[in-house]
Amino acid sequence: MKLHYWRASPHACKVLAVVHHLGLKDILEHNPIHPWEKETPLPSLNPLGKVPVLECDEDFSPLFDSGVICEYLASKANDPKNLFPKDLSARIKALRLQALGDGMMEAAVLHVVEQHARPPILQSSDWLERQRLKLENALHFLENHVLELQIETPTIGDIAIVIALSYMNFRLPSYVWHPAYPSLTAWFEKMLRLPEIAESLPKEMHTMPEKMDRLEN
Ligand SMILES: N[C@@H](CCC(=O)N[C@@H](CS)C(=O)NCC(=O)O)C(=O)O
Repeated sequence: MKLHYWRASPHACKVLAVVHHLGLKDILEHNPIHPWEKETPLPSLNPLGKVPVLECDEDFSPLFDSGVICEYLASKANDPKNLFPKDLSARIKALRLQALGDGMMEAAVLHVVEQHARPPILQSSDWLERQRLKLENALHFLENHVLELQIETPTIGDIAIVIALSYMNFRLPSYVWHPAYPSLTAWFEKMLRLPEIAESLPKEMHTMPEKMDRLEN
């Protein structure tokens, strides 16, 4: 199996965390591709031109997006750790959390791109505020639903949320959310101690492609 990804992409990090969690690390080949780089095979693998993409030995390969890849990997491994719970209520809660985490990643990425990849004259403060509000509302929701969050047996939802929060810390360090959300912060700090999460946090790792003058996301 080959994972096309970028190490600073939160959606790709979610997949990496699931790979580590399921113990599939050693059977995965890694292929770093920056999604904004020109002339890559990415559009032929995913018409949306986004990472992550998984190539595997199945008739439905290549696979995108991150949610589909995670579900495939968990099913293939018989989901030994119940990342996608069987019980309906638990499953829908986990999928809803995953949707929230994915949306937070998207809002944070849009914020970062607007602020750092566009010339200041073209930046929209309304757009930045719209993304910030999504993050703020998501944090409120999580603080109020903190009892749904797990640590010992994390679901795909927990993994999506911890990676989304890590990405915010990584790329939006001036957005200090922790003091206003103490229960969420306590959960987050415990999750960061899990080896599969610690190994998969968004970070700068690969050399940027030549002639790339935009910020990686
Ligand atoms: N829904 C997708 C989102 C993936 C995504 O937004 N990837 C970003 C990097 S974090 C990307 O490749 N962006 C390139 C682009 O938008 O053209 C998933 O869950 O995989």
